[in-house]
Amino acid sequence: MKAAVLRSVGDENLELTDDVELDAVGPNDVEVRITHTGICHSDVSVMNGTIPQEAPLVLGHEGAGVVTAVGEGVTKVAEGDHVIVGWSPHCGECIYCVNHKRPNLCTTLNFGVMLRKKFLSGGERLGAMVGAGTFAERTLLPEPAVIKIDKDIPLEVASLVSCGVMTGVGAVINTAKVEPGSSVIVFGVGGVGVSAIQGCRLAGASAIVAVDRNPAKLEVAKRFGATMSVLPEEVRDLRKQFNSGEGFDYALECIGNPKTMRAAFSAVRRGGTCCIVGVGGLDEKVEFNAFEFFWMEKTLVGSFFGSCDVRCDFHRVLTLWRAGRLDLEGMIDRRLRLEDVNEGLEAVRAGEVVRQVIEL
Ligand code: PAD
Ligand code: ZN
Repeated sequence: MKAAVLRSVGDENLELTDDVELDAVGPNDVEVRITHTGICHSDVSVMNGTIPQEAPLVLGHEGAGVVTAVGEGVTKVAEGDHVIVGWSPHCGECIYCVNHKRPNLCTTLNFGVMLRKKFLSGGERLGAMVGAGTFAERTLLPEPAVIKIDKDIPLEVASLVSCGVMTGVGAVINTAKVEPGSSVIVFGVGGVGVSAIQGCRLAGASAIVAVDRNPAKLEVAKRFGATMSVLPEEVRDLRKQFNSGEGFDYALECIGNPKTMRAAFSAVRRGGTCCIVGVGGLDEKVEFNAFEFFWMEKTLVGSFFGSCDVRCDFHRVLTLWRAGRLDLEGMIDRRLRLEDVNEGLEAVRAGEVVRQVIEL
């Protein structure tokens, strides 16, 4: 089958190959024919090493498709079901799943079954990005990593929910818990940032300010509910228009850059909340002085996969989409073939797009 393979971390391009084989379906496995997969900035981040994972691997983690086979012990899905891929599956038994009710933070399957090298190409075994590997015609996932959806939902819409949409909407609703009437600043107008903007609109924010260095994105942000949009250099002055000059109630960083993480923290008022959604490198540092935490009493919170529980939150997002409260089709600005994946990755690096979906 066809797949797009990252040969080595640091490579600019993926290798397109059609000789990839997938392991046989084992106990608790679900084989999925990927029909649609979005390109997320995290794909680029695995390529350049910002998100560490050993190559060679099949890239891609934001996907949806149709179940083609299930292994022994699988009860929740069957052949023919339409599913969304969940790249951070819960084991249902660890302290995060049970004691803390935080299934998104469970790593049992991520560091276990998801990391197996399930693909084979030219006699070499290949891993899968965060265990998903959706830039392939078929992949193999543990049962908790697939969520069944209604068949009338277009699979290209469903594929976006798999990462960017759930991450952005979830960061606002589940992590930052934005309150009605509040003022929010969102850094980054990519797939995650646009989803955060839409999440703010759902949460009833009174002001939603979008920030992006690409001027073309400022108009895009308004289409999805931003009440204002500005370039990064305009943030410092704009901040003075909120809370009598004190700043925003909430900031969401959806870029993954230490400078904008710091700018997001600075943009919120005393007692406000700064939520970091973007993923930076292990060696990149964000500076805080040792006084400001006391004096400003701000909350600084990370957000992993929108603090979601895929079992209910994927459906919550799709219910909002059905009700016309979330525009998911409008986020797709390009549809590509797998053969065009390198062009798609380049457009993400250039910050040109909200989301591109590969049709397999
Ligand atoms: P994207 O590349 O589609 O969008 C990023 C946007 O930021 C683009 O519009 C850029 O123009 C803009 N931008 C880049 N640098 C700057 C800058 N210095 N100042 C202002 N604007 C800038 O990315 P995405 O939306 O796919 O992902 C955004 C981040 O979220 C990225 O770091 C990704 O890895 C992360 C992510 N986190 C999770 C999670 O669980 N926390 C999940 C998925 C993605
Ligand atoms: Zn992603």
